[in-house]
Amino acid sequence: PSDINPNVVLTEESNRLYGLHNYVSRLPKIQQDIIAKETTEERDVREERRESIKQSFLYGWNGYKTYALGADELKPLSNKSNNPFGGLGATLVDSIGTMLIMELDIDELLPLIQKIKVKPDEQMSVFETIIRYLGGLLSAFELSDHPRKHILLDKAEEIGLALLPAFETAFGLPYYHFNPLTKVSKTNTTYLADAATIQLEFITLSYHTGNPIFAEKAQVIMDFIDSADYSQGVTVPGLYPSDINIADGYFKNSVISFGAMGDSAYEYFLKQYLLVDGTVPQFGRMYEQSIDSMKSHMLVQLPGAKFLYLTPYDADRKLKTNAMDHLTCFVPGMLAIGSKIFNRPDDMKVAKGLLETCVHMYRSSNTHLSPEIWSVGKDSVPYNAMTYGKSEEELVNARSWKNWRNRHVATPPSPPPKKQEPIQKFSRVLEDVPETPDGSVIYDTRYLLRPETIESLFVMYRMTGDPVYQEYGWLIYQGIETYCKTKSAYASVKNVRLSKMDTTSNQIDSMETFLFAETFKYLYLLFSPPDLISLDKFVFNTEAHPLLRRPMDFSK
Ligand code: DMJ
Repeated sequence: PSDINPNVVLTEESNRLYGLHNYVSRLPKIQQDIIAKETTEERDVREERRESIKQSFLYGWNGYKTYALGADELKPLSNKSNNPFGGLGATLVDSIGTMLIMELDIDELLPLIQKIKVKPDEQMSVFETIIRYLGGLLSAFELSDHPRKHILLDKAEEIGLALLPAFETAFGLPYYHFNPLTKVSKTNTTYLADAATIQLEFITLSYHTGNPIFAEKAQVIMDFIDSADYSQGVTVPGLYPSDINIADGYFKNSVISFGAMGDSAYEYFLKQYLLVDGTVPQFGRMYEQSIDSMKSHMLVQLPGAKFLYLTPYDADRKLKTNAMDHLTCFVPGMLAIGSKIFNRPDDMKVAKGLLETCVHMYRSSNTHLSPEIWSVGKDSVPYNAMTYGKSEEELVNARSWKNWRNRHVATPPSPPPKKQEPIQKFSRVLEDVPETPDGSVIYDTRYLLRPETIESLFVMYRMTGDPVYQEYGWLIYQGIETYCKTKSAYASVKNVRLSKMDTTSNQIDSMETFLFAETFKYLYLLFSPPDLISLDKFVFNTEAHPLLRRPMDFSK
């Protein structure tokens, strides 16, 4: 591994949950220095809430431990096991990092990790294996000070090595599904997110093992995407259709998405730039290009409203689809961080507008849970930074000749106002729930315990210090407690609009591992002191596993 600045010797021993203590990023600072001052009372409430979230995590964990320990998932209604990720114990691995952050003991789990057989004779998702297992193990390795924490890294390396044959393809793009034992895959089609959500984990694995092969595989994919052109089906710079044929390197359809199938590819353009402390300009360039194109081709606004929507875009037909999915709600957090790193203030406004929509989907449903997919309000128009938030009437008025003359000609110019630091007025009191825009309907009524909106609330809170984001998070947490809790753990919900029916009959017998890795972790951190897993020291992989930021360059 090459720490590119030989003068920076990063000590690994510093307090693990607070990052490498002598690492100060050369990129702009992400977090707000002073998070809103709290009174003792506010502090007590925050700590109480934090403790409740920890107890909820433990409640779900104990259900898994009792009925399904070692399996991928617990089915929270029937108390049976479910193994969609090769049966390597996905919930176990996905939970360890959260336990470390919550200062829970992982001692008894290490022998279980050691025993994991990494090559089941079945088709496994390369993407899920990387984000859940590799991400989980590497993050836990970096966060832990356990004397036997090497077990975590050893297992990560074993998994990494077992996956390597999946990258032996014409362009180095990994198979979508792959049998690590027989090394066979049944399909040549993969998806943008599946192909390009590898870099944080593979770069970190190379860093710790000293074996550059993983980072090299990750870089080949970045170069492939970076150089993809019109002849391969890329028609808008920085926006990549979601289906890829890995045999001929062609982007097969023309639908671009920041939700399902596309999401984390764009997330990783930005995050790998942060991970390596900006040492590889290519990553930053790719991120900015994608965001510029997204804003000009995909984003829509509603006249007079704060809501912004981001839906898939068919680049060939030049058509936006009408459905926004919950997965897209990670975008506000990403844009907010990117706005700071690359000094793009308008991206912060867009982040807030999109978050407005995501939060609204929770607040406007009577369970305080968000549906999985909803439609854009009617009357939507392409995003325009000049007109965003203004009603038709305001716009007509603003353009009237009389108003313009009154403001600019008739009135003598007044001296420029003295520059004053804006006074930040924060309030914990939530405004009334705005009206749901005309024509907006719910296409998929389920809540699947997903984290994205909470993730964006967490990022926004850390970046602005505005406690309103905590209040939104608390509302969502209460929805989860009320409608998802089962006798043994937490379940997904069938219909977020039904609060009156018997809770159990509105539940689905499924508890995805990201409840433990992401949803509870982001909630817990939302109510934690801001230097715990600071965004200036860590970057979260797409499964919310924090990885240490440090200058390094494997791209050459
Ligand atoms: C997680 O597994 C990851 O965040 C992934 O990138 C997409 N979504 C799920 C959680 O919703």
